[in-house]
Amino acid sequence: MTTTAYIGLGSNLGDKAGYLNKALELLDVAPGVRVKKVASFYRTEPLGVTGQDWFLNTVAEIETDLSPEALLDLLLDVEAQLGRVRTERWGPRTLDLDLLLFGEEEIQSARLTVPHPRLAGRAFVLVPLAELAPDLVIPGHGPAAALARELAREQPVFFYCSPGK
Ligand code: A4P
Ligand code: MG
Repeated sequence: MTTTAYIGLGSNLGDKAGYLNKALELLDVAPGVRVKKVASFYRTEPLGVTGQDWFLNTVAEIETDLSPEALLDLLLDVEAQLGRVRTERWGPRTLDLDLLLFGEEEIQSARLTVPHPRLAGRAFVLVPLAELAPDLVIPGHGPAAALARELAREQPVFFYCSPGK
């Protein structure tokens, strides 16, 4: 069975756009996953962390035959391949991949909460998500486009570039 899912991507260290593009490439070549659409890359103010560089964030729409758990394993694997700077000790994470939505499913397990629990309060997720899927309704929260407009008033999110550049 094929499911449409949305993945949130974020990076705030090093070649941020490069990490996002490479992660999208790795997802697209993974067995059982096809990247269908990618939103613009946005420069976003760090939320919930201080003293950090601004993020680049985007969202990808994928089609997948994987189970949600297998998809999470793939996201963790791509993070591990790209998400750490190899210095003397493990450096800070350069890539964060979140499973935002998996079809209409609501999942509550030890490893996975879907829809992503902090999705509806974050302009850096909702603005790119609404760009890809303007009519999407987030279970329990309402239309992504209206939520994105509201949140973007308080949380700065700026167009940076198109994907793949
Ligand atoms: N997990 C449970 N549900 C999910 C899900 N839906 N998707 C579990 C992905 N993982 C999920 O994740 C820890 C564990 O969460 C996973 O192993 C999985 O079993 P993590 O990615 O290592 O944790 P984290 O990302 O360091 O922490 P957390 O609390 O998930 O952070 P967030 O919520 O991802 O936020 N500001 C801006 N502007 N842009 C950003 O991208 N990102 C964060 C991190 C904070 N502020 C930001 C941004
Ligand atoms: Mg995360």
